Amino acid sequence: MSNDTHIRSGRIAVISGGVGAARMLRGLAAAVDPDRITALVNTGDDTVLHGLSISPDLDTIVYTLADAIDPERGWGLVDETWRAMGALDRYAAIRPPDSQAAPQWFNLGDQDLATHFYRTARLQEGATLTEVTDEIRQAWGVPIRMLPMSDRRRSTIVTVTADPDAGGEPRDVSFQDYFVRLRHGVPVSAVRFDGDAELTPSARASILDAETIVIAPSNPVVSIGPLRSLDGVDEMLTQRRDDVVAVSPIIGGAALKGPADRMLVELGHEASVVGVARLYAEIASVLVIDPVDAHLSEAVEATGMRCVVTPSVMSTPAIARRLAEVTLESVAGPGETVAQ
Ligand code: FO1
Repeated sequence: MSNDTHIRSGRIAVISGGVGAARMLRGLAAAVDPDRITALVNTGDDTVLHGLSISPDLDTIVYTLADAIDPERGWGLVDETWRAMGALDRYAAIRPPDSQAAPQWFNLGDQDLATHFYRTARLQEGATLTEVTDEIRQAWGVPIRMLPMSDRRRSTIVTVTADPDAGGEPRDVSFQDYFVRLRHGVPVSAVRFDGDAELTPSARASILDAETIVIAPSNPVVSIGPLRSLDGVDEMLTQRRDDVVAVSPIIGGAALKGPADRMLVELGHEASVVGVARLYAEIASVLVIDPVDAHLSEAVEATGMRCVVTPSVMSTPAIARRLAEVTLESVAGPGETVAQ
């Protein structure tokens, strides 16, 4: 790191979704002591299939920080095999028409299954998701702290205007139904969050104790939205607004991965850094955007956020690290030094 940077030395809380957050966290862990970092992770995507408790965003972050993620897909393990999924064919052939058994639309790799076996068994033994997540993190040697946003259920429910598997009728579906079964290819008219979840005490403390709070470049509606929907979170962030910096997941009007751009438009927002700024202006004081959007800096600042421009497409670890450094510098005053 160059000597003229100004990065604070305290704890960093990172409000995180899946792929974009995982890459940002890898950059942050390279830029500062990983002990300082806590990822607060979306669990609105979590699902139960084959009786297994699956937490995609938690696993994407673990596998990315363990350098075990499949780099093409951005989820699941590299060098994965799919024999168990293939073996489900036998049962799909005899499954009664009203049964949901042996679903094959959601791909669980042979090695990935071990993570879901472990999580499911530990939850059934009475462990909390917070405890199990820490165990899985340790098993993979992930050096940052990871906290699910809640130990209770808060599920993202997407209203699709037409579900081809339900006669083309509008329907409320789970997030994974929308994202994987429907390949996020159908228009969305609403998103809501279901369940009685509360922010865990440790997740709450991680926000209160953090010197800097980063909102990762994740989908503002379905990845950051679930955490913001929990009681008191927006109020806490608003109070800490000067210490909160968001990184835009929209670059040049498009999401690098996933349906964030289309979804923003379908839900009445703008698919641009300005649209992102409007969603975050109350809770964050800085928005980090890519140079491709530099011409929109003034419009971002008109929302009340400070705008910082730096390469944000994390195509290499070096770019992710630099993005992390610039993000942290953006909330540190010139008098504040001490890096790493
Ligand atoms: N995404 C897909 O597009 N297709 C899949 O079959 C799929 C399986 C899957 C299994 C485990 C896991 O942790 C993630 C998986 N994902 C899959 C990704 C997941 O749907 C998304 O990453 C998130 O939920 C969105 O952030």
